[in-house]
Amino acid sequence: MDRDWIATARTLSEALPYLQRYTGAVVVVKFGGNAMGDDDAMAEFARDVVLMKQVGMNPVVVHGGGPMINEMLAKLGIKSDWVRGKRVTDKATVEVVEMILSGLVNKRIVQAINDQGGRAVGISGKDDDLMVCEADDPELGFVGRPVEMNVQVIRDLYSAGMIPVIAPVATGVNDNETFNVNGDTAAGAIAGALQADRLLLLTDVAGVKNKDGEVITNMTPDEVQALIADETISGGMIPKVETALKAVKEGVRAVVILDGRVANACLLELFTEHGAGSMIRS
Ligand code: X2W
Repeated sequence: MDRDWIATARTLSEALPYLQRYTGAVVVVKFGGNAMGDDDAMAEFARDVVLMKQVGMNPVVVHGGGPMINEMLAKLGIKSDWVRGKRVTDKATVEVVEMILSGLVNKRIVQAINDQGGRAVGISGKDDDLMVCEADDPELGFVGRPVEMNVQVIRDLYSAGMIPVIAPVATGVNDNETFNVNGDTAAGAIAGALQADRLLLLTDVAGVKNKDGEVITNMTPDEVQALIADETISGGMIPKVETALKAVKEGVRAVVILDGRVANACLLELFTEHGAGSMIRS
């Protein structure tokens, strides 16, 4: 069947109010390891980010890469334990984390964005002391909790037309320390420090679900607290909604948890009335 070009034109026309609303908006996109697919899916994500930049938004990508770290640790015969959703990180592990996140994963995303005509620059939380951490919990080893954010480097990059791509690896308050930071935590801290208009948490589930398994499209922080209390929100979704609550409290206008594997997930959320996933805002 012929493609419906009239519908394509209409779609563009209907996007106008959204394009106008988001001019100059700072949108932090957390791209989790589970949301990253094959090269085609990566190219599609990159295309969405380049489109956001092209229409005048300031996208900032913060990525994860948990599954890729697991793969390399397994190859090296290093065992990994998890405590409350975070990887117990000893010295050998933190070296692998930095290699995989700052190296392999970061540069794969940078390359994909540049292949779509964007100007991506990959950095980690170490660059220009963007994210300075303390140990989160003695039980976790070199897992960092951000205590100082210096986001000027991000503003400098996006003001100069570039798309910052940030690996969640950080420097410590003491010299020579390297910390592994949970990707959601890093994205929340960066979005908070930037006073971002949107934080999009791309993951591999459709959003926050109610007891009947339906995605809840809009929630206030109080409603989220109630859903945690009655255990409607559980497991791996808890750290995500906690990141969202903290980010909203720090001044992010809205946080959306959405399925990054859905085609054009970011565009669906930002440029259509339909939206995607679960939005949390006051
Ligand atoms: C994560 C960092 C990567 C990450 C880890 O070691 O796996 C901690 O758990 P995803 O793909 O977003 O899960 N760090 C402390 O968060 O990746």
